[in-house]
Amino acid sequence: MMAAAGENLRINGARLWDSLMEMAKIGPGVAGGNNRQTLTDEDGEARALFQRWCEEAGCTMGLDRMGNMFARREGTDPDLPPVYVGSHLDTQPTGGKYDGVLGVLGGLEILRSLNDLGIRTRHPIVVVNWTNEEGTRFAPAMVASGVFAGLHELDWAYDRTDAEGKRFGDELKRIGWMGEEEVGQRPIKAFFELHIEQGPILEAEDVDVGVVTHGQGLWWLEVTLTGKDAHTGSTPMAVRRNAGLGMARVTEAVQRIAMAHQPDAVGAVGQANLYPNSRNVIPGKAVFTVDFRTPDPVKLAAMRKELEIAAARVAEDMGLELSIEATGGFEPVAFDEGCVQAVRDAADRLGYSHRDIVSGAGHDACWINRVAPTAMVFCPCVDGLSHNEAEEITPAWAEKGTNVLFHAVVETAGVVG
Ligand code: HGY
Ligand code: MN
Ligand code: MN
Repeated sequence: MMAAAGENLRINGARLWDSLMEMAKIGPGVAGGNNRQTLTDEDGEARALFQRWCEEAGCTMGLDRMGNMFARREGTDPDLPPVYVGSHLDTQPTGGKYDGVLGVLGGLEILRSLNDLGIRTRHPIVVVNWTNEEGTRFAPAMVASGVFAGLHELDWAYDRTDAEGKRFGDELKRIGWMGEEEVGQRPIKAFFELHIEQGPILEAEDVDVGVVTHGQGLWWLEVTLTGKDAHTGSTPMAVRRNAGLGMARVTEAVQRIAMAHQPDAVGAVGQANLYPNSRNVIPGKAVFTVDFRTPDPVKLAAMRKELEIAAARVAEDMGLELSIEATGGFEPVAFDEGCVQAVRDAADRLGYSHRDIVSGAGHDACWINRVAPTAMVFCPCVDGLSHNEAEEITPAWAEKGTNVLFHAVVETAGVVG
């Protein structure tokens, strides 16, 4: 591929950082991070700020029925399929300021820089904010990019409910961000997503950029164990049907299964509820979610099977009823080699150190990769910490990652002077 004209293309790192800090003021957490969960009023506020910034940069904004936002910068040939770049603005309840947000505002910074430099591209460029990437308030994760890529039906997504029983569709309408555009009808030349690594490798190796070649596969298995509520004081130990104890034993099995499949396999229980959750009642019900991940599809299937067997044994030993429902899942992802090479070439051209890396976390790019050539760019994060309000990156890491994104996107879109 021809190198982009003006190989010294650089973004304005200070402006990017200011925008990240401005966005971080919306939906603040309690410890310096963010709690801007999907389809909350804070999510609506963030969307409005993003829209205002995009319109100030001369973009037109598209909005589809899942609330996905598409800020379009015209190309010299408007009929060509655009190059898409973006990520998500929603956060975990105790999230950081950069997970997802860097990818959306990094995309916006590319448009701002193209405007500053007076550069036109052949293909249009579209910056995307995908709705509900996190999947924490409404499972599953990446649900809106999943509908876009044809993995989920729109009505099924609208019927997802949060812990208070509120429907996804109702909440999207309530915050005023349900568009009319059918989901997934957009031709895409390529999609690039910049994201923090959310792991320790790049920082530990002092590498500027992660060239993401694959994404881990994932299972979210919701386990329900049902025993019997009873008095914690007067019920003899021998006759108890303690669902909370069952959950503890299955949690131990999750750890054992993940360790048995090392290297490159992880497992944890992240969400758990005991019922009736009273300090002097033996819990008669436990509902908890197992999160298994590995880049190896054979291991992924084996871990799920072994969990099902282990949980059935715990339930039988303890006289508990068991049900397991898969509330999320996807196979390991191999990103498009052409797009991955565009990221590698960009890092080389910019003189940045880089290494190939597998994504531990799931991303919208994992679904979009099914409908368009896709690749990701990682920047390091401090101590590899994420999904924690103390998540931190440096302005230099943000700037280098966004410069690589800039070159990869412009290379793919084609420069027209
Ligand atoms: O769960 C994930 O991997 C993503 O952060 N939603
Ligand atoms: Mn993310
Ligand atoms: Mn996340």
